[in-house]
Order: sequence, then C-alpha cells, then structure tokens
Amino acid sequence: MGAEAWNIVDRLGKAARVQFCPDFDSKEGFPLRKVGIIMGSDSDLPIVQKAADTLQSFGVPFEVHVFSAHRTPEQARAFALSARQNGFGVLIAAAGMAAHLAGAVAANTTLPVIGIPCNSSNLDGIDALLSTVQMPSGIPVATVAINGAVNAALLSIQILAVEDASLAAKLDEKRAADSAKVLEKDAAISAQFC
Ligand code: AIR
Repeated sequence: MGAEAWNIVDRLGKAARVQFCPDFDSKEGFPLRKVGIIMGSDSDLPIVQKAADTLQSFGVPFEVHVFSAHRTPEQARAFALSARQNGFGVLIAAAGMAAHLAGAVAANTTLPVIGIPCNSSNLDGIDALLSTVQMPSGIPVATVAINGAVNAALLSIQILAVEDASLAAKLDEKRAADSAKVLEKDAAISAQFC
C-alpha cells in the first residue's frame, strides 16, 4: 500500500482501513502494519537475526536496514520521519557501544520504538544498555535486555496484536507451547531425583 493510502488510513482510522486497503493480511480484515528493524552496523546482524526469525515465524511483515545515529544520521532521521506513512507500526532499533540509534529514531516518530542494546564492546553491552534505556521524559524507548532480540520482536507483535485478534491468538499459542515445554522439563528433572 502506498504512502498516500496510509495517510488516509491514519487520518480516518479503522473504517478507512476497511475501505482503502485491498491487501488485507489479517483475518480481521485490516492490513497488518510492518515492523521496521534497524541496526547501527551490519556487525549487529547476528543479534538482530533472532528478531527477524521471530517475526517471520509469526508471519509479520518486516524490513531490515542499517542506519547509524552517528555515521548516517540523516538517513536514520529520514527513515523515522517517514516510517508511519510508509506503513510501519513499530520500530525496533538495535545498536551497541554509545547506542543512540533507538533514541534518535524515537525523537523523529511517534510510532512505538523498541531498543535492543547490543553487546559489541568490551563493556559487555552495559554501555549500550544505559545509552538506550536512559531516555529523558517525553521521548520513550521500550528497552529490552542486552541482546534481547526475541523479546523485542515479541513485544512488537504484541503491539500489533492490540488490533489483530488472529495475531493475539498466535501469541497465546506460543505461550501455551512454551509452558508445555517447561512442564515436560519439570517432569524429566523431578523424575531424576525421586
Ligand atoms: N554503532 C554504530 N554507529 C553508532 C553506533 N553506536 C554501533 C553499532 C555496533 C558498534 O557500534 O551498532 O554495535 C560497532 O560497529 P562497527 O561497525 O564498528 O562493527
């Protein structure tokens, strides 16, 4: 869907989505917005890959880009400024060291921004964690754990699932499957010690 169509959807809300969006992705009849995954360097990809894999497993559309708050600040800004009209619903920003990417992106959009602090220095990611999480009031970044790419993806899916019951059902299924695995492990471990 083009930028102009998304503008109409944003202005008019849900009713417009039904009217203007033939490319429905969700069973609800609403198009699913994309998740934008951006990283400060291609050296962050091994961490970020898990977010992409998680989104893929849920059938959520996404794009992946490299933008640096320091090395390509104009491109990072332009991406954030146009993200809503380009059909994104949530942005995930991963960076290491002096990790300003999530904050810089959040400064230029009111879409929810999830920050992944990456462990890419000899400070074990504590530098990136503090740089990402310590945002001043007014510009929030939802920061996950150091290298917490899976949770970043799951949180982005939960945000999209607010308006998408089929996505919410998939999240429930995953939680049930995760619980079943723990129950199996409990049975196996407790059997070893009785
Ligand atoms: N980085 C890149 N631009 C700004 C920052 N903070 C981060 C990357 C990566 C680290 O610096 O996100 O984690 C090292 O990048 P590189 O390209 O030297 O491997």
